[in-house]
Amino acid sequence: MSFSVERDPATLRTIWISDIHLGTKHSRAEDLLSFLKCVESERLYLVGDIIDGWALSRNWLWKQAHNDVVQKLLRKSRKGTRIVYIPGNHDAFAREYTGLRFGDILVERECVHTLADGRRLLVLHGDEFDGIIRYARWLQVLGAIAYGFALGLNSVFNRVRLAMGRPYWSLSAYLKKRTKKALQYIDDFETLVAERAQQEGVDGVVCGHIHQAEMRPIDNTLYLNTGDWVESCTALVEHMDGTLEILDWTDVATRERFDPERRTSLDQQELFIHGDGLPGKVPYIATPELLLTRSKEA
Ligand SMILES: [Mn+2]
Repeated sequence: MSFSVERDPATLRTIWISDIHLGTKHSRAEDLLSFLKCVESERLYLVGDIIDGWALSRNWLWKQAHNDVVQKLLRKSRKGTRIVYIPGNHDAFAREYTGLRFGDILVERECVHTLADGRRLLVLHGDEFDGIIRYARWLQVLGAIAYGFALGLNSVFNRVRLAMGRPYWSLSAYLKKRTKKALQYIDDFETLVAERAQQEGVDGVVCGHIHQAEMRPIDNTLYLNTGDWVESCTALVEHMDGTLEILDWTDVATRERFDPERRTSLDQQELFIHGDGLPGKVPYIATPELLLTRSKEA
């Protein structure tokens, strides 16, 4: 079997994932597994909160899919993907192993990644910038669903208040104010992380922790957040040319782009075009063995 390295979107230079929280019932381990099956990369960064040690010490919930994710990662590592594991606050137990390896997986407190185009990114989990850990989830639940609902509830609520002779009090405005506070918190977190990167003299920073995928410049620093595999299913990836992209695995179009069966049919199309002798359509063909050599050299 051969496939095109340049054209195959599933062959990535780098993948960053974080906040999987294996060991909790909310972990989207099956979705992550399907993602990991569809993509290959030269490097893979696990940006913290991979295994939820806090949950495991409270109530043990370790499903087959959680095992499968760990096995899949170890397998990728054996096959040549260079994996760096940066523990977060929920898997802080692994920070004791900083500088050591689990199999071929290197554990680091933080590190610097160089993109194909030479830009340098600081990679860290991000909990050190944080005082209130539960905010992001609270924002998503309240912000996305309850605010709209609260507007409806507000009128019912105030009819009751009016019947009781109480003055008007806006539940929705109260909630909105709280949500604004949550937004402010996320904004503060992002600014702090970007400032840290600036101090290090790098071009950008990759983090996780707040379960909010993002890619935007803050001053002169590129702020990148991988998101999570609990509430959303997002990953940050680097294509072979150094282009960065946030992938949302809940998005059907994204999944289709990386689906192996669909890719096979695309490859056949390309070979057909190549056979027709059309200029500029010659795909770069590499065997899996060549790829393996490439990733070991890199
Ligand atoms: Mn965290």
